[in-house]
Amino acid sequence: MAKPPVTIPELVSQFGPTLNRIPAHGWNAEVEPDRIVKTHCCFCGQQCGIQLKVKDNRVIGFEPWEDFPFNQGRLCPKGVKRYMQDEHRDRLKAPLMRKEGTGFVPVSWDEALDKVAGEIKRIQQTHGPDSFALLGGASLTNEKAYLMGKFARVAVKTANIDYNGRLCMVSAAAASKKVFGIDRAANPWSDIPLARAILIAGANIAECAPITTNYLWQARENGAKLIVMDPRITPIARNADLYIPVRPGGDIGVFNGMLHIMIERGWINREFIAQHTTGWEQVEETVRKYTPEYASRIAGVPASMIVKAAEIWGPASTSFLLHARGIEHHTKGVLNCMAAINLVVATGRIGREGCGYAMITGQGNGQGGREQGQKCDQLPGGRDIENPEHRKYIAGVWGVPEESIPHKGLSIIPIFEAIHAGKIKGLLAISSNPMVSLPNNSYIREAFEKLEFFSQIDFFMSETARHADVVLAGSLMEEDEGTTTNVEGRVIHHKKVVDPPDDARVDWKIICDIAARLGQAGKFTFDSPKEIFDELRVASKGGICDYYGITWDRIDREYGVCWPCPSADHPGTPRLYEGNKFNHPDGKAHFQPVEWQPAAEEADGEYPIILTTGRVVSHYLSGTQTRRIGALVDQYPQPLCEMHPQLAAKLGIAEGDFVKVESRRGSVTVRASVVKTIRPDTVFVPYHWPLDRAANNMTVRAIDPISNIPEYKICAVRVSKVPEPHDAIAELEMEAGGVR
Ligand SMILES: Nc1nc2c(c(=O)[nH]1)N[C@H]1C(S)=C(S)[C@@H](COP(=O)(O)OP(=O)(O)OC[C@H]3O[C@@H](n4cnc5c(=O)[nH]c(N)nc54)[C@H](O)[C@@H]3O)O[C@H]1N2
Ligand SMILES: Nc1nc2c(c(=O)[nH]1)N[C@H]1C(S)=C(S)[C@@H](COP(=O)(O)OP(=O)(O)OC[C@H]3O[C@@H](n4cnc5c(=O)[nH]c(N)nc54)[C@H](O)[C@@H]3O)O[C@H]1N2
Ligand code: SF4
Ligand SMILES: [Mo]
Repeated sequence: MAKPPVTIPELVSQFGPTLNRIPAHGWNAEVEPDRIVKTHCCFCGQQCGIQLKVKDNRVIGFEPWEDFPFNQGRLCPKGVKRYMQDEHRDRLKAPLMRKEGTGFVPVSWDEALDKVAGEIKRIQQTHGPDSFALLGGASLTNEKAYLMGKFARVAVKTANIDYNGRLCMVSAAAASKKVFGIDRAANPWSDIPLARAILIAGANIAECAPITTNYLWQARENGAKLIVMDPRITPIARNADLYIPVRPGGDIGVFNGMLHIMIERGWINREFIAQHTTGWEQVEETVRKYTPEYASRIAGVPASMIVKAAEIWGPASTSFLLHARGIEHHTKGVLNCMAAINLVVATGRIGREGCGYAMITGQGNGQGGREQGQKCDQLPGGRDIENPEHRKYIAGVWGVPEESIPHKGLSIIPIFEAIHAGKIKGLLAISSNPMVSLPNNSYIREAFEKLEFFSQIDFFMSETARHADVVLAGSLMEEDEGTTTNVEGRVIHHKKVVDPPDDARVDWKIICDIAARLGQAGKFTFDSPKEIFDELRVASKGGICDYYGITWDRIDREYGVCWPCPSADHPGTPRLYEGNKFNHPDGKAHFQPVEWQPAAEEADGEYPIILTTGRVVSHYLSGTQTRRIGALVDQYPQPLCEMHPQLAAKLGIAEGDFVKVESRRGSVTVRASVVKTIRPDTVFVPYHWPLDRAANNMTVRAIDPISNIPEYKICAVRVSKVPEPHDAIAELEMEAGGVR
């Protein structure tokens, strides 16, 4: 089964963003829509309410949806422009198959689906059931996430399914499960304005969770003090009472140092600790050595800042702690999160109005995507695939023998390692773009070249889809119906706005059709996403993430319902842990002692600078969607390397110079952005671009041993000035309107 490898030069010549600047109705705001549909933004975990205007089965614009309580009509630039991807000329409108000599050609659905099912059978017959792997994603609706988990275990019968949320939420999830026994933001966002002290660690709120900014402004109006920990002065940090420019990987120094001082000054709630927690003694013992001076060396910030942080956080009457990937994308990501949570539990300020804790979910369904059973170790309802009771229950729902459900499989990075090792030979992926988003890109590309068969379900020819043998033209969010679960744990309803164009199909139908070809039609008889949701409700019943009492009607009436919601007459649970009841069998919160440890690859003499990676406001994830929307590209056309003027001066680099950023694994050549808003020992490159502009050329393929999240936030690089390259970059900049 040799397949012609897709080489990088070939990709470069094929790839070029063709930008949608003109909306389908040609800028004519006067066009009367046929319909206006209340739905939600397809992008981040805020899941803002939005109204889409439809004419002739095309989305022609939007209007704010002011009644939706979470965002009250507010939208960020991505939400405003999102609909402009719909009419993009790159939109896949039919299944494509790679043919000898001609490359991709459109084929019938029967031919495409027969090929996919045939290859799954062939590979599994030769190499065993687990030699075929699946990847899902957290941009999928709950219904599709559930379907992928069932499809893997019941139709493909492989243990090896994981999802791109493994790159995202899993450190926070693992930490919350250890401490609280449940994995969800503890509070509704309406608690944020009521908090008197707010600590934000590793979250670029204004660019990545833009609507949350408004909740913080309200808190500031109410007199809240704000602490921000980030190696960069992000927009929200400009408004902080205390900005802590922590060294990447140094957060445990700040958290444990703060707790040390809080113990010394009597700012912990000993009564709450005695009644509602376990494990405090070990935590107290561990933080004893984290004196301000010791903590300061780990954190890379003055000891006085850590003291000040404790002075704000410790005695506050109410408080809210928020974090995102800045502390989670580490080989110690779970430890970082647990150290943060210890600051919350030690004060007892949780489970009541204005007292809370939340990880900020990332992808549109970052929350629901991690509950419905598309993780390698999970069954629906947040159940454990190794727990005999849980297996038995789900086997009953699916109508299969318990023994037929595979056991725990490999998570996403080990899946790629198993491809390298020749153990996994085939892959079907949906809603993930590993060629841009996984660390150590060259290793990932080699894995794709080794696969005997690869198929991708997508609506654009992503960098990963280009490696496929069969590309299945799936659906955009607005072309299908379903639910997602927002950052607060609120289950909301995405309406079907338009039909998929031409011969493209809704994702769930594609998955059911493959299942049928694998001989499991009887288990995938769904006629609509609503039917999938109704099965999901039953599958989640009695699980940690219980959706049983949530119906689409209720969601529409109540502007969403927060899980757990075990019955139709249950109001849902916006705030967890009320009455100090935690989700472990003993009802207590379990403190976890945390020791700092170094990153997998620290800066050294050879590669002396720390690279950290992340996002900008106008692009989304691997950029397949936002790099096609002109207005968003204009806002940030190319990746830039942010560096401090001191570092720039040392390296002889000026604003706008081209620089080569190089790690032991690869490099990018991008322009320098010389800014005072970053630590002098650290550079930042956003990761939304592919190929020779991919931040993940440099990143390290090291993962957290508990959550298996990659260490995207630290690797060692060197940076040097290089001549302006004459290549795609300049051409792309011209296409982007000459805006740098
Ligand atoms: N515009 C936009 N918004 C998005 C997305 C997008 O792609 N674009 N993606 C969505 C998704 S999936 C996610 S996961 C979220 C991510 O949301 P965030 O986590 O807020 O975004 P990041 O840019 O990945 O990282 C946040 C910050 O972590 C800082 N940081 C780096 N290393 C460290 C460290 O060691 N400690 C601390 N304290 N901070 C550190 C970076 O400087 C950065 O400002 O955003 C969601 N929203
Ligand atoms: N260096 C570095 N790398 C990172 C990060 C970082 O901070 N730094 N962040 C990580 C994080 S937090 C995340 S979440 C990942 C994201 O990693 P990716 O998996 O790359 O996420 P997307 O860009 O959303 O890719 C999803 C693909 O699926 C398609 N798609 C989206 N929605 C749907 C759908 O509903 N149906 C179908 N059929 N297709 C769909 C899109 O067109 C796209 O091609 O990246 C990670 N990678
Ligand atoms: S904040 Fe997130 S959900 Fe809201 S409009 Fe922006 S991208 Fe969409
Ligand atoms: Mo994410």
